[in-house]
Amino acid sequence: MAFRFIHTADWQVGKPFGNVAGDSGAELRTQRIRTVQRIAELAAERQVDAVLVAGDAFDSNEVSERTILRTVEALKPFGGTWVFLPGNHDAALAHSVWTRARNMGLPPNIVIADRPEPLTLCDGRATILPAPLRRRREVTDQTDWFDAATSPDGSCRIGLAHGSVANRLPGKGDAANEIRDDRAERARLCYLALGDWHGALRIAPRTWYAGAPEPDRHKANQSGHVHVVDIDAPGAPERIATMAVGHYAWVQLEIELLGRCDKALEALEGIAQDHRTCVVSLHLKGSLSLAERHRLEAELARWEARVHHLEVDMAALLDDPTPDDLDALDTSGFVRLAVERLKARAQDLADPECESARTALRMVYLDHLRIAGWQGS
Ligand SMILES: [Mn+2]
Repeated sequence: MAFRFIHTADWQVGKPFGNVAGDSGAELRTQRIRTVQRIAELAAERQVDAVLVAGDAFDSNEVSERTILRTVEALKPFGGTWVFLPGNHDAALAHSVWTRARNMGLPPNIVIADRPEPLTLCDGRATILPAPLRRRREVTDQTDWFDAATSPDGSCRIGLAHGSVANRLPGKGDAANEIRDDRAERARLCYLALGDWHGALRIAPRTWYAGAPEPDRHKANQSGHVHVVDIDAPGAPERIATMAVGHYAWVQLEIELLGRCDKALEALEGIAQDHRTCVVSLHLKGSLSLAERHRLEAELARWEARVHHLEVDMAALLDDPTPDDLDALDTSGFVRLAVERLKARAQDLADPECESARTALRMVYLDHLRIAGWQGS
């Protein structure tokens, strides 16, 4: 008996994106619901039997009623079964986003898997074994009960869980919500659908993370997808189609500059995606002349309008004033004398005030350019 479903997780609808101000932040919030609608449309196109959401559909249990309503509306293009598992962000507490959604009245095709008991779907073709989180951090493996769970003969057993697979995830010291890495085998699962890790990843035999369908952070980890999964029969190997559904590209650039700023500008120009959908984090290090820093700042102001959002870290980018920079300072009298003294100190690495002198020179230089600009030269 075959079963086809979409595996997705970590929508985190309602995520505030507090560090992205204004329209750009609002658009990131709105897009998360649009991406849910895209998943519903894909489910209808691919004629799946069900959509399994492996936790953290909502960013928190406190999301607004409007957010809950808009999300439920976005599910409409797919009239088949949706199974929602509570994760750590939307844990099934006594009062949760799920109890609120139920009180608002949900259509019958939306199933909230907030109890650890088997769900039989499609006349027994599939049995879903859910491991809901009932608090943010569970101490024991919530999938333990899968091993002894019963299911009808010939039914595809599919596990649904949220957390970290023991010993398998890179750079994850957090042992909360740990899941055994041999669970799929022990519990005779056709597929273990996981959430919490935001990238698409096969982490153990028949054990997958689908990743977040809409990227939400600067980490190169393959988010922006859902899995369309075919199980041809119990025991048959899973067939996975990884489908891109994300809208925004979160791009991280780390550039070292040596004197000139062109490399940073070329990197921005070279981003392969539509620039309007890019959320860019630009880390700059190395050094620039004062004239080049001035040019860089003007160019970055232009880039801020071209990309969806631009965040620049220049803490590791040092000033290296050239003789030309300093000659450009059109000064006379005692100001000239002060600049000459700052120059001498800025070039003397043994001088304890060397760094302060560089900072002061840079301020003099940039103010000088701005004043020259304002005067309409
Ligand atoms: Mn999570």
